[in-house]
Amino acid sequence: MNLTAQAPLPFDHPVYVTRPVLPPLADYTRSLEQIWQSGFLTNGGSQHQDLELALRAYLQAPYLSLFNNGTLALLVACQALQVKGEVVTTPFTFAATPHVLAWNKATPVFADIDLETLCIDPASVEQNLSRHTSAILGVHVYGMPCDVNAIAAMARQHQLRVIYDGAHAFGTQLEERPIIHHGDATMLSFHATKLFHSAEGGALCMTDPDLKKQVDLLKNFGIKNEEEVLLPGINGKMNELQAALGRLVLQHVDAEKQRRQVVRDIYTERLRELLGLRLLSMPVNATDSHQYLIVRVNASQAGCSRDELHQRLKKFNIITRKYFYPLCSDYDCYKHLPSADPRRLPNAHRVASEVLSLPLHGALAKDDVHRICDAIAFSLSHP
Ligand code: T4K
Repeated sequence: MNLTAQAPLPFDHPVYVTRPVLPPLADYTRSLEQIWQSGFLTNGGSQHQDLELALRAYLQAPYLSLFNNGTLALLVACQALQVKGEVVTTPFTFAATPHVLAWNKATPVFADIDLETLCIDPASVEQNLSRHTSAILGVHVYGMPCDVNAIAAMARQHQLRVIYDGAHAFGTQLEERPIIHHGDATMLSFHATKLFHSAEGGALCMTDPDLKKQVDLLKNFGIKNEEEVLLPGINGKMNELQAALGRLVLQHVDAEKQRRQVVRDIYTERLRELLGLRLLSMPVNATDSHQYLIVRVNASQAGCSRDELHQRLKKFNIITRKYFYPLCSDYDCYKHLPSADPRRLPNAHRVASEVLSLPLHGALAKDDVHRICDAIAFSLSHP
């Protein structure tokens, strides 16, 4: 039983799970002046080129293509790698992951997740393979690395493509190697809610130069030159205003990570006192992407369910999120699939009922974090 007598004061403004890093406005104005002078607003101008080079260096990406959002990047990865038939993926993710498969006329086949990493469980992937499977689409959920070695071995054995949705895995390293080096392609999201962002945006990271060429064609309508269109491509291009913002935000990412680490340390210290709450932490061989701060609520020990805690914290103006509930396998558009049967996804169902995303961003003062922890402690025992 968790007992805390004093109710903290509610915040006088909503406290969100995240706030975007915003560089000084004067710096962005200067970038805009350069864009105005150039007269180039999109189609691979100098801001785009600068950001692509800077990100390749920062992320140690052999090849990288920028996109106007992460979803289109994933959609194009599936096209470029000719994903078809069935694709084994996780139900514990954001809607975009299975949707890109459906848009590519492939059927998502949901495999269960591992109870510790919360990523797709290779044993369940294996059970869900069929002669129609063309690829595995793993998600490094919250920046936790998938079991990339087991997935690679399975892909080699069955001649499957491997695509990673790394929307949360900006800068994640596994055994001192960038996570983006694994799989045929990894998508990164640069949405405003991400540690590194360009308001909207994304990238595909690859190790194969031919795939990079194909991806760049596909994201620009399949246009090779003025007279040749080679493929039915799409418009996935990042524009100059996005790229300029990204270029500036990148300069602030390391400092933001340090501020987020301070916030995380306070949560770790304070929440360990509370029965039934468990903070999700990275495996020792991986680095934290500082993207989400996830607590798992064990209702029988905590004395309050995840949903109750989520609701009660609103009274303190603390707006937590239930990422990722409901499971994608429970969406109206997928629940008819045989693989969406809840009996086949026990771990995913359990985890989706336990997880709560807490506020994590660099603008939170230490006192704010303590106040959030006080509110959590109080809420566990006070309806
Ligand atoms: N795969 C995965 C695994 C993903 O998580 C995502 C996106 C994708 C693929 C697709 O990537 P993109 O195509 O988006 O690049 C958000 C984001 O819109 C979405 O990008 C993200 N995942 C998903 C997990 O979260 P919402 O509906 O929760 O966003 P929203 O608007 O409620 O924002 C959350 C909080 O952030 C707000 O309460 C306040 C704060 N916020 C938000 C925005 C947009 C700000 O302070 N400023 C802002 O500009 O989906």
